[in-house]
Amino acid sequence: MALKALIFDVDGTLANTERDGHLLAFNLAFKELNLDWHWNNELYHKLLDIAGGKLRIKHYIKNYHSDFECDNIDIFAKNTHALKTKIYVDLVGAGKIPLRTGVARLLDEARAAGLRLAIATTTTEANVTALIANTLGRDALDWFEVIGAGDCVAKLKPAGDIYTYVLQKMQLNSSECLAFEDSNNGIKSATEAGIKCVISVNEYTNSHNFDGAIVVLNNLGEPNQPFTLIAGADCQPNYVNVDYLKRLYAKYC
Ligand code: XBP
Ligand code: MG
Repeated sequence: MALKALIFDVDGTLANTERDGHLLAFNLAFKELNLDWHWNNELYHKLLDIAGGKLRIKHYIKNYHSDFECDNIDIFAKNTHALKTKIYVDLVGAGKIPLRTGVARLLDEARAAGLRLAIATTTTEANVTALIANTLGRDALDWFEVIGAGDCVAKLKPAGDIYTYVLQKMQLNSSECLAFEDSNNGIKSATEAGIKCVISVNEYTNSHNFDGAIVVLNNLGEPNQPFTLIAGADCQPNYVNVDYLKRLYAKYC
């Protein structure tokens, strides 16, 4: 088998979208709906264990506002989440969320090397489109053969459904791919689908369990900004490029 495709998570991996994007959008939506709810960063750190904005809202109501009354909690969560998504897309459209270190470079290099690209994320597809279009240009959406996002599968991460969906669409074996993730939910999902992970941590996930990852890094690095190897295989160069990935793949996949 050979390395044929790179599959990227979005939130926390392609970009640090949570604090200045999703969290801000949730709170602006609550305010617009005249709800006296405010998620601070400490609470959001906990709520992020629940993948998926709609489920996160329902989890919050059940655990923090059990007295909250509405006709139908599913419809309420869906409508609130739709408003949050609109706000988030506007935030991303205003250029508020940059790509993480090394991401744009690696995507360019991977394409030049003929590696196939895809996305496997819990977030809503509109969020993915906005992020890619506003950081890499709308044409960059075509770089990804499959954008597996949000509700296109029955079970969200940590279930493996979204990665399995992407593999099926690409007609690839899990052993022909590497996944790029940032969280425990993410590595569980990729691992359930049989895909080995390259992890880049962030403020919300740096204490997560990444057992089974090939490497855990602080970010993907740049030639003049080497990554910090937190755990896993020591390999050169000390920034993630295609040669680095092919060496990791040859040794550990
Ligand atoms: C992270 C998530 C998402 C985002 C919010 O997704 O769990 O729910 O926090 O986006 P991933 P939505 O790391 O898989 O990209 O509100 O659209 O769910
Ligand atoms: Mg993520």
